[in-house]
Amino acid sequence: MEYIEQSMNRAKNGNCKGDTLFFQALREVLVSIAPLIEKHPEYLDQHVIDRIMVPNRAIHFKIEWLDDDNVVHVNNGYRIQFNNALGPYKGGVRFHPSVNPDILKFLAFEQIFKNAITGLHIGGAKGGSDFDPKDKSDKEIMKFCQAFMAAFYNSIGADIDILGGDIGVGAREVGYLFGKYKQLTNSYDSIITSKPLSLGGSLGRIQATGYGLVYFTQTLLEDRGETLKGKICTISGSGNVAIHAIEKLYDIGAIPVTCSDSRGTIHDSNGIDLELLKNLKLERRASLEYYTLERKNATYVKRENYVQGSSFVWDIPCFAAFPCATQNELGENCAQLLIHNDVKIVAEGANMPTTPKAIELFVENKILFAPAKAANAGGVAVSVLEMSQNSSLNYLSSEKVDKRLRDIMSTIYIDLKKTCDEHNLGMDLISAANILGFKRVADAMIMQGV
Ligand code: NDP
Ligand code: 2IT
Repeated sequence: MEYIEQSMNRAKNGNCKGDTLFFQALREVLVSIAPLIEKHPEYLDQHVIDRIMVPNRAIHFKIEWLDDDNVVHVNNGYRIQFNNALGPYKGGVRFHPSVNPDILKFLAFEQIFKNAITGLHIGGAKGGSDFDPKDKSDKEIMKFCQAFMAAFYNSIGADIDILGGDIGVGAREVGYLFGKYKQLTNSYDSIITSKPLSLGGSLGRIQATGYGLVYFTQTLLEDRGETLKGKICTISGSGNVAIHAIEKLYDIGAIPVTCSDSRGTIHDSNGIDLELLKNLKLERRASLEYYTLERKNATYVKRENYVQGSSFVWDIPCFAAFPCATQNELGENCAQLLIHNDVKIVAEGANMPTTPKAIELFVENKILFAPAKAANAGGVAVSVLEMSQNSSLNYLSSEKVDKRLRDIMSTIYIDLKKTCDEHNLGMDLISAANILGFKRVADAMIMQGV
C-alpha cells in the first residue's frame, strides 16, 4: 500500500536519518497494519501514522561520574518518551556500551504496542546509557546510577514516566536509581519498577518475563493440540529473561539444553544445570565458560569460534527455540538451521531478536511464531502490578501475581486470535500483535484530539 513507502520516506527524511533498527521496527508495524488501514481509512485521514512514528519527547543528557580511582568518566544518557496516549510512559532502562538513540527509539516504539497489547493503561518509553557495567565495582555501579538519575530525575514521575529494568539493569541498579530519586525529591513515589522486595518491589517480577514467555508459548501450543512437555528447547541469553524461561520450562516438564552470553554458548544435552547457571550469572556475574568446569559433558563454544553467519545455539535440533538475548541475534542462517532441524515454534523473549529475513523464512515454512510484543509482555505487565501495589499499599502473594500473569498472557493470546479471525490472518501473530497494539493506541490518540 502506498502509505508504507510514503511514511518510511517521511521518517527517513525527517529526524531519523541513519536509524536502522528503528526503521526495521517501523516497517514491520506499517506493513502489518495494511488490513486495518484498508478497513479504517480514518487512520490515514487523521494522520495517525505521521503522529505515532515521532517520539513525543527524546531526552539526551550527560552523565559524569567518578570511578574507584577518582578518574572522571562521561557517558551519554537517554530517555525516549515515545507515546502516552494510553497512560503514563512506561518502559525499561538499558545499560550497555552499544546503547544509542537508534536502539532506544526502536525499543521505545515497540514498547508502545507491547504495552497496549497487555490491555493495561500505560504508554511506551525506553531509556538507557552507553555505560558498560561489566567489570565495574559495586561502588562504581552505585555512583553511575546516582549520576544517571541526578541528570534527568525531573523528567519522570509516578504518573508521568515510570522506569524499569532491561539489559544491564536489575534489582541492584534499580535500588540505586530509586534511592537517588528519593533523596533528590524526598518522595517514595513509584517511579521505577523491578525494585528489590524490601523497597516495594513485587513478588514474581523477576520471573515475570521468562515465565510469561513460557505461559504464552504453552497456551498457543495447547490451542493447537501440542505441548512443550518432554520437548527439547533451545534458549539464547543467560540473563533475567533466559534464566526464568529455563526455570519455567523445567516446571512444565520441557528440556532446555542451551544458553549463551556475549562471549559464548553452552550446550548441555542433559538439560541446563539451572542452579549452576544462576550461581554463575546472577551471583558471580561470571562468564559462561566456567560452566563446563562443573558440567564436564557440556560443550562451550566461544563467540569468536562460531561459524560465520551462524550461531551455536540454533544449530542444536529442537522443538522450540527461545531467543532471549538481544535484537537481531537470530538471522537468516540461524533460521535455515532451525527449519532444517524441524523446529516447530519460535517464541521471542528478547525484543526484536529475529531479523526480517529470518521471519520471512519462518512464515514461508509455516513455523509457529510468537512475536516479542506479545510473548515477552509479561514483564511489563507485572511491572504495572508493582505500580498498583505501591499506590494501594496492598501487596500480593506470589501465587496471586502468578495467577494474574497467567491470565494476562492467555488474554493476550485470545485477543490476538480474535484479531487474526477479524482480518483473515491465519496464524500470523506478528500482524495480529501490530494491528491490536496500533488500533488501541490510534483510537486513544484520535479521542484526545490533535
Ligand atoms: P540481562 O542483562 O539480564 O541479560 C542479557 C543477556 O543477553 C546476557 O546473557 C548477556 O550476556 C546477553 N547479551 C546482551 N547483549 C548481548 C549481545 N549484544 N550479544 C550477545 N549477547 C548479549 O537482560 P534481560 O534478560 O533483562 O534482557 C534480555 C532481552 O529481553 C533484551 O532484549 C530485553 O530488551 C528483553 N526484555 C527484557 C525484559 C525484562 O523484564 N528484563 C522484559 C521484556 C523484554 P552477558 O551476560 O555476557 O552480558
Ligand atoms: O522490554 C520490556 O518490556 C522491559 N524491559 C520491561 C519494561 C518494564 O517497564 O518493566
